[in-house]
Amino acid sequence: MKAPWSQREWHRALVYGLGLSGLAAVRLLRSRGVEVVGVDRRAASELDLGELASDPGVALLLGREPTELPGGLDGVVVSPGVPAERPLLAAARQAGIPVIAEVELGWAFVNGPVIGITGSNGKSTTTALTGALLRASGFAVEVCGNIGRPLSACAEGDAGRIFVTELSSFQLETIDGFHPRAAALLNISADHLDRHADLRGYIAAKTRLFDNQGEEDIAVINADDPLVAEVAVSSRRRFFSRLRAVEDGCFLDGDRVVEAAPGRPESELFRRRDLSLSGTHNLENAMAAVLLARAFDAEPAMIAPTLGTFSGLPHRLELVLEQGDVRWYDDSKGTNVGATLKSLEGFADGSVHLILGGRDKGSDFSALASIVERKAVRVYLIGEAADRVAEALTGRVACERADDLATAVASASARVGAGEIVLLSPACASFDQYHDFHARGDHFQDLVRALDG
Ligand code: UMA
Ligand code: ADP
Repeated sequence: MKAPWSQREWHRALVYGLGLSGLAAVRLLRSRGVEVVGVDRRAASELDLGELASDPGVALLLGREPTELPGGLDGVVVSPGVPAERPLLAAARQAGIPVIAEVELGWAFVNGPVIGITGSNGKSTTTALTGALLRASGFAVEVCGNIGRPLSACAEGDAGRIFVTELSSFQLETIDGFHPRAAALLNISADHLDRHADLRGYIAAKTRLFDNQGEEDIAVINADDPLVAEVAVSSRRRFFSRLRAVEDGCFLDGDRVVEAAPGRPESELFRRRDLSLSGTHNLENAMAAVLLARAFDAEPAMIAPTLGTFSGLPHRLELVLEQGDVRWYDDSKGTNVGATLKSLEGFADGSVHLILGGRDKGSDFSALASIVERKAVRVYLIGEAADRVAEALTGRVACERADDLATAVASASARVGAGEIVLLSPACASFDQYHDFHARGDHFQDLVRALDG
């Protein structure tokens, strides 16, 4: 048994936040006979409590966030969306009660090796791709974490599975013993600066992923990203690069992606054209995924066919509609400036009707100004961040306040011309108007498909 269970048996725990992560944590704790106090600022009617609502081992404090700690707690499990400085969490720490992330709890119970994947962008794509590569090599795999399936929900099950886990900075902030056999840091650009004190705090949370690794583990590192390449780890560093040869890892050599390892001859892993996903960012994601899968000796022969059939995840530059030569794309998962920049890079200059805005995360939208000026015909602003985005783009491109997606889609539909595209890549979180980026993307797709009716 792994920490915290090996150190002290838990009899009573508090689970803070009862969304996907919290509910999975409560169920896991209950399955081990632990009494739970569940806390959420939302009311029971807004939560999906199921059988837990009538479980005598679960006490619920709902509709507000208490500041006083209930008695007799052995530990607190915190959901990623709950900021570390909430009074209840501060009180727990002060009382010497461990406060752990939901992924830390899940990690303590999973019965197989864990792969961890983090970065500002590309996490979900790389996580799904790593899972696909390992499955193609015959491994039993759970694809989980921030991608939408909490690690705690995968703990029960047969031994011998590999847990391919996407990790956000929110989750990594409160890990402790979490120890991935192989871990990747894909890239770092500013994100979530409403939650972390500054960029350093955000990077510090991300690099915690490597803290518990030892010499026998693998760290997959982006050699082309200066903020990532210098990260110090105790494990074996395997680099990926589009720009230069590396001694241990893989790199692009013409059209070929080549694997290099000390004392071994170089060998081809795949060709760039094997990849069904487009964009240099997806080449980087693929290189990282292949190195992670190679940490488990995934079959080189399975790599090219798997990359060729992997068609990407919903809401990541997803083509929704082609009307004549006008195309509509859903990139609702473009939730920060770095992601929107990458998405815009793939389109022709002066061709994009761009929908931007949502919940501001303390981003520097001025970093978008020059690429938006080059690529966009017009920008449609939605959500809480509209004013700040407009300020950053003033004088660079025609901007219009649409406020919501329905208005933006109607207006873009009236204005888009032959050969142009409409792109939702908001560079912001969705939580001001939607439950999450899925709901925002689904709504956009419904609105766009209705245009075709
Ligand atoms: N809550 C409180 N007090 C607070 C904050 C939240 O009571 O101060 C309650 C809310 O009322 C809600 C619950 O906590 O009932 C929500 O918890 P949560 O925000 O941690 O959300 P989960 O449903 O547990 O989903 C989380 C991730 N969400 C966030 O990190 C915000 C999901 O990632 C993830 O898929 C899921 O765990 C499973 O691991 C989403 C996300 O937006 C996709 N992630 C961010 C990103 O990718 O940029 C980090
Ligand atoms: P995440 O899970 O980190 O949010 P996703 O794989 O869901 O990443 O991709 C979200 C968006 O981020 C994509 O639509 C794309 O615009 C951008 N993106 C994906 N991979 C990368 C990358 N390696 N570098 C920069 N941007 C990327």
